[in-house]
Amino acid sequence: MKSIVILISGRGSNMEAILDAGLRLNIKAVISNRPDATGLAMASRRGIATRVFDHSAYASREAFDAALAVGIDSVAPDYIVLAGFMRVLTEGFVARYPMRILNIHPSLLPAFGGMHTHRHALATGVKIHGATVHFVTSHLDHGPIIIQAAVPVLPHDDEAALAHRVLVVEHQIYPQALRWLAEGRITFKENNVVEIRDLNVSSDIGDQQLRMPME
Ligand code: NHR
Ligand code: GAR
Repeated sequence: MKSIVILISGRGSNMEAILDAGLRLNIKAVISNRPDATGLAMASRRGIATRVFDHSAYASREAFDAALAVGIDSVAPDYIVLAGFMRVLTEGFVARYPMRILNIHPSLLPAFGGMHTHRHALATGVKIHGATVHFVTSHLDHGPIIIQAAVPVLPHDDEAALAHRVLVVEHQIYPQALRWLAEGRITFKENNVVEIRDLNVSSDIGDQQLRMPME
């Protein structure tokens, strides 16, 4: 069975969706860069080992990433799963784990990388928004895309309403991406374009990718 560590910074609702999905994955640890992340207690309650590397205690990004890498390597996971993890990782860190770090980003990449994606989507006036699970490369929010899901932007949306609608599909697509990972079905074509082996459109992505949840 493949193993993962999950990196969080806060609430951990994506982490919880992953834990609830009953995936055939050994979850070796949950690591937070914030001591007050509420997701840590939830992981502990489920008997998962937790660790904190407080980024504010390190003099540089390199020093933080080096400590984080030692913590991760002590449990030797196959993959690193960023679930609401809010620190940009250095090139050196990413190079240590090529195509072994996954992230969920709350927009339809390549639109709206970076922070405050819902604010930017509303300000731009897009009518479709969503979420993306992708591999992490040193080019922020530009790594190979594994799965995306779309939601409508509705006339009276504010950031909170839109964020909530997107979060619902995040909780569907991250477990799905990790199910494919657990099954060893993620392959790469030219230019690292991801292809899912033996994809069954209705059972693998019908619910997640093609439905537009309306509350
Ligand atoms: N690291 C690399 N190298 N590549 C990616 O694609 C990454 C990454 C680290 C995190 C998640 C990401 C997102 O989905 C992610 C993708 C935080 C920031 C950010 O600017 C940007 C992107 C993402 C996460 N963080 C601030 C920083 O100075 C801190 C903000 C805070 O602490 O609240 O690191 O969007
Ligand atoms: C999620 O919406 C996730 O996509 C987003 O933060 C939220 C974390 O929620 N991630 C980013 O914005 C990364 N920059 P969670 O802690 O409840 O999973």
